[in-house]
Formats: sequence, C-alpha cells, structure tokens
Amino acid sequence: MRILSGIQPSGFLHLGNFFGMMQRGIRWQEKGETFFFIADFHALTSVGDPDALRRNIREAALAFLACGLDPKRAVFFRQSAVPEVLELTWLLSTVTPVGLLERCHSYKDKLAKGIAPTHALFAYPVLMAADILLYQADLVPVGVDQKQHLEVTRDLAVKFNQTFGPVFVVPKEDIAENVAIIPGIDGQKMSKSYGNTLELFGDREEFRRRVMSIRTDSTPVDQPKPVAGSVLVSLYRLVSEPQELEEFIAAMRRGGVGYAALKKELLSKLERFLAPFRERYEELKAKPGLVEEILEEGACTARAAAAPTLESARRAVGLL
Ligand code: AQP
Repeated sequence: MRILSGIQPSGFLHLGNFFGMMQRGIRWQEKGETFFFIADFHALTSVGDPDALRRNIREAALAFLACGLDPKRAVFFRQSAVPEVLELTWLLSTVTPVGLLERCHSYKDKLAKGIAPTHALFAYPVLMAADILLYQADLVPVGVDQKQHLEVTRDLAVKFNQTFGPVFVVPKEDIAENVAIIPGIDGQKMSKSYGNTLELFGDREEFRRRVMSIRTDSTPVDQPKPVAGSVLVSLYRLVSEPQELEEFIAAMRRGGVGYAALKKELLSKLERFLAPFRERYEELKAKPGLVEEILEEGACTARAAAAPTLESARRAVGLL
C-alpha cells in the first residue's frame, strides 16, 4: 500500500498540522510505502516573498524530520523537484469542470481572507490531484479541511480513467475524527493564515504567551467551567494521559480553579509533549546540508516513481 501526504511551507508548522496529518502520516512508515512532500508550488499561491518561502521550506522539512519522519523508510521531497507534476496537472485540467473548482470551500475561504483570486489559487485542487495521482497513492492522511480536495482528486481520477483508460489508482482519504480539526487559540481551525497557531518549534516565550491567550469565556474563578466546546480541553486531550484529562475536566467542572491556572497546566503538558521533538529539531538544525541532502535523494526516488505514471497518462491521451 502506498501512502502519500504533503504540507505547505506557507508558514511555521503547528499543532494542527502535527495532529491532523504529520503524526498519523508518520505512523504509516512502519506499515506501508510512504511518500511525504513539501508543497512549495502550492505555497506560491499565498507566499509572495522568495526569502520567506526558502526559509519556510527548510523549516517545514526540519519540522517533519524532527517529528519522526524517517528518510530511510519514507520518500521525502520537495514538490517542485518533480516538475512532472505540472505536466500531469495540465492533463488533468482537461477533464476538470470549472464548476467543480468553483464549489471548493478552500478557494472561497482564501478569497474571504484577502488572498488574491489568481488562477493558481483557483486551480489548486487540480495540482493537488496531480500530487496524489502521479504517485499512484492508495491512501492520503489529511485533516478534514482537505476532505473536499480529496473528493475532487477522486472525481478527476475516475473521469480520466473513464475517458482515456485505466491510468490512475483512485485514492482514499485517511481522516481521523478525533483530530480532524484542531482548534487554534481563537477557537477557529488552527491555520497558518489565521494567525491563531501554536507553532511546534517557534519561540518558547511566544508559545507561552499564545497558550495564555487561548480564548475562554468569562466564568469567574469559583464557578464551574463549561467543558463542551472548550479549546483548553480540546488541546489538553491531545497531550495528556487519560487520568490527567479526567482530573483536568473534573477541576473545570468543580470550579475554584481559574482559567489562568488551567492554561498553565495545559502549557506544562504541551511542553512535556513537545520536548523530545524540540530536542531533535535543534540537533537536526545544527547539521548543515543534511536537510537539503535528504530532500534531493527523496526527489530522485520520487521522480523515478512518477515517470511511469506520466508516461501512461501521456500515452492514454495520445501524446505518445
Ligand atoms: N487545524 C487543523 N486541524 C487538523 N488538521 C489540520 N491541518 C492543517 N491545519 C489543521 C492538516 O495539515 C496538513 C497540512 O496542511 P497544509 O499546510 O498543507 O495546509 P492547510 O490545511 O491549509 O494548513 P493551514 O495551516 O491552514 O495553512 P494555510 O493557512 O496556509 O492554508 C493537511 O492535511 C491539513 O488537513
């Protein structure tokens, strides 16, 4: 079984990326043939500063490796190092109804956030379909925000196969309900472009400040606190033992503990959880050239895997 997933270097990686995709994707290393990529072509739709993009790419690669991606088991590469993906995007575009792209929530959300309505942003799901179909992936671990894009990928694979013959594996999504949407400090989906993230490897003081500014209601210290819909509980659940979670929830229900104390308790569990990853991150960061070497080697393997698919697709449409 081949498992593939990607991450955009559109900013620093955060807890939502970790629990929504990275952690689950990395677990597949033990069981299948895994491909992970840094989606730098995709990031061009939102990052306009070349230096920022270069920095983000390196940071995303470091973060993924620090979180446990093992380049000996997984193929790890930059999307743009396999330019075949762009040719496949074009071939898939020929079977992509405009209406299908017009219905994509992510496009509408990004416009609402003030991102310019470029063709690249509009065509993003076609490139994403090419990312997946090029490697004949069976399974794609993602957060729920990518569900619709996965449906587009499946639609395009089926339509292409029906029109030109069986070229593509039709992939399945791998979404885990308990981590489908990790909330950010304001309660919305944690997202690089919402400015509401808890970064995995960012400045520690800023991390503390952000945890302490997580949105809560104004229940007084002595009163019981609502548990349903609480961002504190949603995040605490991810990084604590069941017994600790029970005690945290019991303290909220009892009252007598203020939000500041609850946030400090959450902070300590987050720090505990992230400590080994942060240590590994610092080690990797200190090794010049290592990340670049890993990505280059991954790109060679990825290109070799991509070539036969592209050839089949070219042949199917009549280009060979
Ligand atoms: N809050 C989240 N909860 C669960 N999963 C999430 N993912 C992202 N945020 C959450 C999952 O992480 C993977 C990589 O995401 P991405 O960086 O490629 O793009 P994204 O989903 O658009 O992430 P952001 O942070 O929201 O980026 P921007 O702001 O640039 O759009 C995906 O599998 C995603 O589901």
